[in-house]
Amino acid sequence: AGKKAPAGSGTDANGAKKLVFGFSQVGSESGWRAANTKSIQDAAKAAGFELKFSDAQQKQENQIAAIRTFIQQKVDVIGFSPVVVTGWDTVLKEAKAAGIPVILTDRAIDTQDKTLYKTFIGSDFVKEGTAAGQWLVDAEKSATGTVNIAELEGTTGSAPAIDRKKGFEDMVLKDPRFKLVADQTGDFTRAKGKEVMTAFLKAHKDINILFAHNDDMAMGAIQAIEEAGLKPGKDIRIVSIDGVKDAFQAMVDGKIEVVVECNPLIGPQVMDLVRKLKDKAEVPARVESKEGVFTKDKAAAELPNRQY
Ligand code: GZL
Repeated sequence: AGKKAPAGSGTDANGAKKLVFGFSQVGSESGWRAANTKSIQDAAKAAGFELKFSDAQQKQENQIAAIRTFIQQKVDVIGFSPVVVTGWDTVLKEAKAAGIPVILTDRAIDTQDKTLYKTFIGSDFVKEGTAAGQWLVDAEKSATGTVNIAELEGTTGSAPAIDRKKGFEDMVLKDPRFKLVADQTGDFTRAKGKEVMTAFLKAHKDINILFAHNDDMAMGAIQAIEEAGLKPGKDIRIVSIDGVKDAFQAMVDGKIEVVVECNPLIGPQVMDLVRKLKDKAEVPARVESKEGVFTKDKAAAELPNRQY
């Protein structure tokens, strides 16, 4: 056998060339995203892959540029969590032409051409929205008056924002007692969530429920509610999605009623799929994350188990 290359970043301990995985991450907008990034990075290291990681700061043009760079670098597999659902066909056709398999993680895309990616791993966001809506319908089953809802939406055009909205509103708005009095994007961030909730509270004196598409916006909204002299959990009850530690603490503190879990810790499963793609082995078209719903009475017991 030829001389063994020194074990640099591109080669493993016995000189074999490492699998190179190019990954374009949405950004670093939320606690969920930070946990997802850590899971991807830790799992790539554990798998012995060379990870080329790019943070797109929630801009699609940055993700497209990163994917083009990965193509030029002739990586073995490309992965990304698409910030929005549309506008990917051109760059994915370039990856396909270069013979580089693509895996979608976390968020899905809208495309007519299903050959542009090999597999998707992530959550069913419609189910998450429906679960949030189901909690509200059950919680208000004996309510007689109108229930006014404000909705802090995720990033406009993103799969989680589109699908969580659909699941929640299909479940809730068929009941005439529920009124959606305000809905606007908070872009999944705390800062924007606080800013938009402040505006909601100025415009509406009668909000009963806040549905936040993620915990970071819910935490920002809690600050806005308290700065307006109102009590979260009493004047305005909050239903949120993700399941980060801060949201569990907020439930322990009685400020959030229920959190629908969205699992960011998919790194190990992603790397299993990446290995299979490199080896041209069969992969399922879709791998769905398993996740639960946690009401505030369960929060104290569950908090020590939370990994993100
Ligand atoms: C959901 C993920 C969303 C999270 C947000 O899988 O795409 O993006 O709910 C994150 O916290 O910003």
